[in-house]
Amino acid sequence: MRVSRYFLPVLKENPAEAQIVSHRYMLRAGMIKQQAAGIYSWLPLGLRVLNRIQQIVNEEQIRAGHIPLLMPTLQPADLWRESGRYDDYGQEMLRIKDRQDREMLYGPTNEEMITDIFRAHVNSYKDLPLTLYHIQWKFRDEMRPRFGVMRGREFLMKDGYNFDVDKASALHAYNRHMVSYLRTYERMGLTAIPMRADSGPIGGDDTHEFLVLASTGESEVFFDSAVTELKLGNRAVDYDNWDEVANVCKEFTTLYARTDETHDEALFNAIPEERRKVARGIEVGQIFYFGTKYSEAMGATVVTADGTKVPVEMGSHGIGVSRLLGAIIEASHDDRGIIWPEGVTPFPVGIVNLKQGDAAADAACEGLYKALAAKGLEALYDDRDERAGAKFATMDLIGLPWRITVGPRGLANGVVELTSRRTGVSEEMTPEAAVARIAEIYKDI
Ligand code: 5CA
Repeated sequence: MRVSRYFLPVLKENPAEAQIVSHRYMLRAGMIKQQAAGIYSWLPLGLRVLNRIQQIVNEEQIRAGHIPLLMPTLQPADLWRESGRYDDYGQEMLRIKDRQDREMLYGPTNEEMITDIFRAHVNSYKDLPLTLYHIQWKFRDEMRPRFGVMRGREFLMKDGYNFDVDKASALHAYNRHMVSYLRTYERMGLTAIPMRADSGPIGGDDTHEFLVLASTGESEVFFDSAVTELKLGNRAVDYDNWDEVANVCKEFTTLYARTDETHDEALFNAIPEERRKVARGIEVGQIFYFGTKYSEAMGATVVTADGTKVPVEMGSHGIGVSRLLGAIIEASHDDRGIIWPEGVTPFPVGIVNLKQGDAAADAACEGLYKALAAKGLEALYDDRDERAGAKFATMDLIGLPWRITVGPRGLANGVVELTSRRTGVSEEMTPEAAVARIAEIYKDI
């Protein structure tokens, strides 16, 4: 993409309404535009990151054996009357009437609808286990929408629902989600710690939230600092192996890590003092096991191997897809702008032409742009007739992890400059070497 032809409405001034850094940078980098409180348009740069995040979420869900479908945003109120949540959900639910005066709602979550789909089509243990998920917009009429996409009213969520014949199988589904989430967040460059939490309006006994530590986080968290050292890395986990999956979960949930809702002072005080940490975190996902809460209320049953009919065992598992943009920026930025991890960056590399109109510089930039494209890497090429300082400031603000700087002086010696956004370290090399280096960095991403 050439900047001269792109739509990148960068702001020079700090927007007054933004209280936290991620909101400020998302507005300044031209990623989002607010349309109403907690409701945003996704401008091209923001949409690219949102799409990358969705792609990682999809890949990791499919790897875990979970199956994508798509449910609508609008739901009939009657489904929610069956579970009893239509009245319970309160003012957070946006209620709408259609022209026939039928009561509808903009879905804040989909337990009822997925249970309705299940009961219409499945009635035997032979069709289980089954996990269905979608990535869809939700609406919650939050009392205080704030911090940009972090606490929106309309927001994008991945929500998945498992159906199992018994509790043991449902707990394996819970564990499978935990491991797939750990991998998902790590691929986005995040450390998200599973913490024992409270189930709120979703219900159930077993629930973990995934928290990214950040001083601007809305949750108070208590943990053993050793938990932040744990990494899943590239280990190959067999999602069908119950023990293997359970052991990974054990590794990540044995050390003390809880939100304030479930915090236990006595257990906390048993941790060696230097490892006791109280901090703030951003909740980027939550998993729930709730058994037969919805299946019993809504008559979703299966016939087991011995011929008895039982309500199906369920859980639901969410990832805050749009919130993740805010969380990643909170975790990865400096005073000049965003620093995208390679896994989610909107463009893998930026090209800055220091002297637009100089025949050699223009030709070298075009050559780099095409050579990168030939390797499947779409660069953002700043081909505007602007001062170098302004181009650098834009690149720093939008946070591409790598920048190739091309100017007549370097080209006279056959070199361009490759700069890491994170470390600021620059290296001179031939254009071919720069392309090879970028291709190497992104080969497994
Ligand atoms: N049905 C379950 C799981 S599928 C559910 O709704 N869980 S949730 O309420 O915990 O939401 C899942 C994730 O969505 C949260 O962990 C959070 O990351 C994100 N989320 C929740 N509310 C908002 C909001 N107002 N703005 C942005 N993201 C949100």
